Amino acid sequence: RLKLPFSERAKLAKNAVSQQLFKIMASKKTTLCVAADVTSCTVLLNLAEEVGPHICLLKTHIDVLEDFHPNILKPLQEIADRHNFLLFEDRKFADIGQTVQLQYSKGLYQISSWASLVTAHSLMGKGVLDGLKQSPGLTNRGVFLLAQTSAAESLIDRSYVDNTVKLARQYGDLVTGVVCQSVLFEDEPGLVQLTPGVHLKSVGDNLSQQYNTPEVVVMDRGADVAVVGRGVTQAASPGDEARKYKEVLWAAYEKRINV
Ligand code: UP6
Repeated sequence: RLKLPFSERAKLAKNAVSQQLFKIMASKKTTLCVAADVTSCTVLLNLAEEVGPHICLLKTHIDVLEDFHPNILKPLQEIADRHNFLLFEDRKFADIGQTVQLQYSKGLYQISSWASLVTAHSLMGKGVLDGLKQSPGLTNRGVFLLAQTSAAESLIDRSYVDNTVKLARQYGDLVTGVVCQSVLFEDEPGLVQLTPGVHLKSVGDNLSQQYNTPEVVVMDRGADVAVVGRGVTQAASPGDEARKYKEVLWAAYEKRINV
């Protein structure tokens, strides 16, 4: 996986969104996912517009918007289509399959109607993935399973990590990839490694977040897609900062496939 170019891996992906994502990464030359953790719809739309040319994914926590209204979804989708990136709701589903299915497709946010990608915890086992998979009317949807976290002193142990990767392999048609901090599935080029906890300058925050630099996550820790939140959103110009992250991440990816 680590040495294969994204254009090749697109052909090996079993999940439709993974194929789409690999193609976007290869054509836009970006592995950057911006975590748009902002609390106003206007700020979210402006941020999406600014960073749009430099990202492959826009990751949302849609429930932190204080003025959420379903009207935001159409312009958000329009920006995503125009700049060729995918919408990714970091919902971290973690309930029984039936409840997850309701949380995915119903309620205020109707996540399945607009998010190509979502995250899920593997804690409850296969029911979560069955619930997501059997949600009505879905085409072109994918899931990132969370195997490891960037948080210091998380309770996740080695067997949880191994069993999560096993589940991801079993559900290859639904699972786009794995959220993790180290190389866990080198022999599975169709799966995408998504790694949060990335910052050019900071080493962490005061709430247990831990950061690595773009070079370290791509070269040493195997990241395909890097998630950057505050590193971009708190910069004076998020658009310029996103371009900077895109460029260092892409240089590290090229170095990885060429050495
Ligand atoms: N995230 C992590 N670590 C994980 C999983 N997810 O930080 O293990 C998410 C957070 C946040 C983003 O929910 O949206 O990635 C990181 O933001 P930051 O770059 O501002 O720390």
